[in-house]
Amino acid sequence: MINLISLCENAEKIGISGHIRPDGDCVGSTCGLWQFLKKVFPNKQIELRLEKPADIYDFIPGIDRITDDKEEIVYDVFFVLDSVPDRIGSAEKYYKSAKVKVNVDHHITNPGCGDFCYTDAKASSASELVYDLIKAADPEGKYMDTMLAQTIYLGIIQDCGVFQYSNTSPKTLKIAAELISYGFDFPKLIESTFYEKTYIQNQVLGFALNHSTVCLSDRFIYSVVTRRDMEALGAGDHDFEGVVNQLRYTKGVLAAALLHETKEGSYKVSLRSGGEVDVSKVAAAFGGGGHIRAAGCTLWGTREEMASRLTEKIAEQIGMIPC
Ligand SMILES: [Mn+2]
Repeated sequence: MINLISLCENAEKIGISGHIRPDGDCVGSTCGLWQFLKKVFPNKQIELRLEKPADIYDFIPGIDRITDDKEEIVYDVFFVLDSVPDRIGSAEKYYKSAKVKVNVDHHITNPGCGDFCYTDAKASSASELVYDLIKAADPEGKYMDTMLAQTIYLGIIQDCGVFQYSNTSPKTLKIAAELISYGFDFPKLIESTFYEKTYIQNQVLGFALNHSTVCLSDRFIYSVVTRRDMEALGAGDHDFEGVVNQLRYTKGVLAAALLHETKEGSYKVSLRSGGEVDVSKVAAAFGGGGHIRAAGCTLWGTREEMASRLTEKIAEQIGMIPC
């Protein structure tokens, strides 16, 4: 186990990064680690180097310190959380030049990188792993406080669907139990970061459901949202959270895909399954990655081309002939 305190003790400059298009777990793990290190080492230069997450996370301490600017700096210790180093966008140069590289992740496709790594594909989230590291470095909880507890809890609930997904373990729940003992308003946190949607997000959800296609005898469902659709809906790249899950909740469906056009002709593909199909293998076939039940990749081409490539990979796994 990495000891955060001895690892950072002699470092002057510490950087923390997470994957591009940061999600709640990325926010929870990076900002949680940032808060902890800032409390232990108030005088050190500790920086968050990642893309700006969605506005719903703006209340988390550390968010206002996030930067992805191009400044030249060599970190003594650089952490990559919830990601492999080549998925952190423009922050990758800091990882490459860092004197000590640390990787903490729970993605099954990440073998663990850097000088020190802590990976566990069974963990609910990177935030759960950051909790382990904090607990190991500070067993008495000297530096744990309500905000830090809330930040880690946020990351955990985002990746385990508020303890609904199969990545929720007894350990996850024990950690959550300890975290809520710090007394933050968790019902409000869950509602405002997990369930609440803007009017536009609900419109996007409705659009994606309405325009979905089922194939492989209704076992695979997908929906494609183009830039033009997004313009008509007034939607941005942050407005797709939860949509692919709702597609997957269709009775009889084993796998679901949501494709949304992030830039002209290039589609972000989000894949979900109930476990019968390993969508991380589907994503890996197209250069992506993730978990058995949740994965992602990027595809290019027409709606038909992309659909048939995905359908073929899913058909292979369930022993069907593609439609
Ligand atoms: Mn994660």
